[in-house]
Amino acid sequence: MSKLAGSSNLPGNDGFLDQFKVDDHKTTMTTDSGTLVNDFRSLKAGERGPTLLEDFVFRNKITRFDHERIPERVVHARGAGAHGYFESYGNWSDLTAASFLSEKGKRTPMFVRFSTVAGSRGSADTVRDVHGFALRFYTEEGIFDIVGNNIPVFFIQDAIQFPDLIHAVKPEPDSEMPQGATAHDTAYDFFSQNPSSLHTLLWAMSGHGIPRSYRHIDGFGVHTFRMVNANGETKLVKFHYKTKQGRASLIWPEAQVIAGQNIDFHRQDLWESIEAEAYPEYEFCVQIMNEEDVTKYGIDVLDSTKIIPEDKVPLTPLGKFVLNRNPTNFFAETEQVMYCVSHVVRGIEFTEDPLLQGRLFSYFDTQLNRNMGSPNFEQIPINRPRNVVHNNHRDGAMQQFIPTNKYAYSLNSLGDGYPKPAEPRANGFMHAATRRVVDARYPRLFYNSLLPAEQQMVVNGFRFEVSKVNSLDVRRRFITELNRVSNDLARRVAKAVNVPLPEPDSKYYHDNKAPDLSVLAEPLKTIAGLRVGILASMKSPSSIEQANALAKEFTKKGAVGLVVAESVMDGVNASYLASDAVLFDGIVVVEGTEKLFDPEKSASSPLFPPQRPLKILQDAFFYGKPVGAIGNGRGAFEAATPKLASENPGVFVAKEVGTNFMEAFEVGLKKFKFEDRFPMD
Ligand code: HDE
Repeated sequence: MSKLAGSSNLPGNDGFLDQFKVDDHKTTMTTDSGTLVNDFRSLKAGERGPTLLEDFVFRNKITRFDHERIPERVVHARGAGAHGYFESYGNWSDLTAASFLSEKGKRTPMFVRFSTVAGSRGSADTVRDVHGFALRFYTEEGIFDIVGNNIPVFFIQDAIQFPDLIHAVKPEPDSEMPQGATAHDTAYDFFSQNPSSLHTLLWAMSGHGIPRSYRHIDGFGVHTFRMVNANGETKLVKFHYKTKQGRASLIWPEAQVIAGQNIDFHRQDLWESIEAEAYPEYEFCVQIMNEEDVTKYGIDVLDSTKIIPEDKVPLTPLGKFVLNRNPTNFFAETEQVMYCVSHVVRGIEFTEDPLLQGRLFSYFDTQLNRNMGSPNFEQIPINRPRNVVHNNHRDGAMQQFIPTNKYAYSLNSLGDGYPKPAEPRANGFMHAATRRVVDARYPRLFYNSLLPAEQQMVVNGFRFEVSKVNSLDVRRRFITELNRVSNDLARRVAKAVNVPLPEPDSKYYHDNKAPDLSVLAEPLKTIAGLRVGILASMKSPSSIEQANALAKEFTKKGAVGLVVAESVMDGVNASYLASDAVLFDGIVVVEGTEKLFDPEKSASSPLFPPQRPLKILQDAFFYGKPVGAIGNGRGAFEAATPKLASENPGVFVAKEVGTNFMEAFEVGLKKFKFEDRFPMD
């Protein structure tokens, strides 16, 4: 359970939400109008019913129940949120007047929500998708939302296409299949006719589409925004938030298994990391450009289907944010948080990017729908700004305030002209001037910048998805589109989906690369929160003892060592029956486990499916994870197919639990995926 009592004291928590919390402990039950209720049963006419209409307690309770749901988000319905704080690295007032960036060390409360796009509220976390990464800053000058994603580009250039994109990727309208997946005809019909979608699609097919956790992704504002200082001087900026844990992804077979094993995989990881005080951190950076440089980099900076490579415009870190508090109530916080792209503060302004412009309309409108038409959704606790709201907006369903001002119009003299307008930019928001929009195309840069193993992930991703497209026309057209990015990519996919191999279409080909786009290239910065499965046997007390000694060593390093044995008992965290390689980031086999890995003996155990321990080890290897063995635990490596040897990268053996083993295994965990194990074709 959340440590509510202490959580108000966490850094960055201003305690604002505490005033809205209701504690039912040691209270007496009431109706919604406060009448004390004395019976949990409904009122009947006589001993055996029927129930009487008179029973207002019953009617109150059932009505409230019938109305519990609000519409789920039309996109990004599946998600998880957390509270945290932003801390500025300095005084950035030369760049922006935004108050949360005005001082070194200044902290601002935040609420962050992660999501997938296509799936509905109960869909699996590990579907392949773009991931939402929405930030809310409760600044002293109002709410600032960056409703961003973990992929820096988007499918379309113009917001008017958004309903088309979403209708195409969501489950098909007749069968409502498939859930949370783009592997179907309508999606590829759209992609194959809208070349602007290719770039984002390539990102989604790579590891970025199936992250290991929300802690291991970067985030992006996607559009170019403006930052404006108090003198009205503007710069163009792109927001990047970089995970301080390092980037890590699953591979597709793992993601598929996890979708069956634990659909809450990402939600649970976030929740448990925060409960374990392994608070996820991200560095908040901007790429800064001059107004006149809108087309300088060969890319229109107002086009959200392109990136500005970091070697052309490096990142400037402005601060960091830390997620350190789980929500108290999922509905009241995570479900009701209503991000709006139009929630900006002084110092942050929009550009003319037509995608951004369309979003400015859409988010506010969608929140009206989700709140049954009430424009007062910004009065809900999680949506309230920290400064007091003063304006002439009035009334509407569910008004929560009692305005005392009789002169709710501007200009007024009877109320001395209050509330008065702010000074533009000195203390108030002002819209920036408008500029022109131009066009270009650029997905090949991303493909060129991936490691070969990641290019293979893209190939495999498309092979899977396009193979599920029934229409040959759509498959063909999509291969033609891919061929504009890369002939290599198009041919590799084509041969797996029964489409003729295309000749090169070199119009857009180039060899440019950009830094920092790969998931696999860089090791993780920390192993905090990673889960290591320690395979042991309860038949041998010394096996369990060694496994626990090892688990302790992993705990010292901030990781989670979980002992797996035939049954759950003291010193054993999970049974083989309930374990799977996908639930761990690395596997170590300890001593005393010989029988478990003997194909004959293990096949006959009533406690788990035949050869489950061996399968866990082999799958972990196949998924590219580090695997290790202590002492005669090494026998398991002999039983595996193929046999595992310490010469293989990412395979670690040691006579006993000690510093050498731990250091080597830590390096293995940081490397995260040993991609030499993935077949290339
Ligand atoms: Fe969204 N998007 N979007 N989107 N979006 C929504 O708003 C929309 C786009 C993103 O955790 C909706 O509250 C249009 C880009 C996130 O609550 C809706 C267009 C990016 C979230 C909507 C886009 C995003 C949403 C649905 C094309 C990355 C979840 C529910 C112009 C920069 C926020 C809601 C959360 C949610 C519309 C494109 C990210 C319908 C019209 C580009 C992270 O308003």
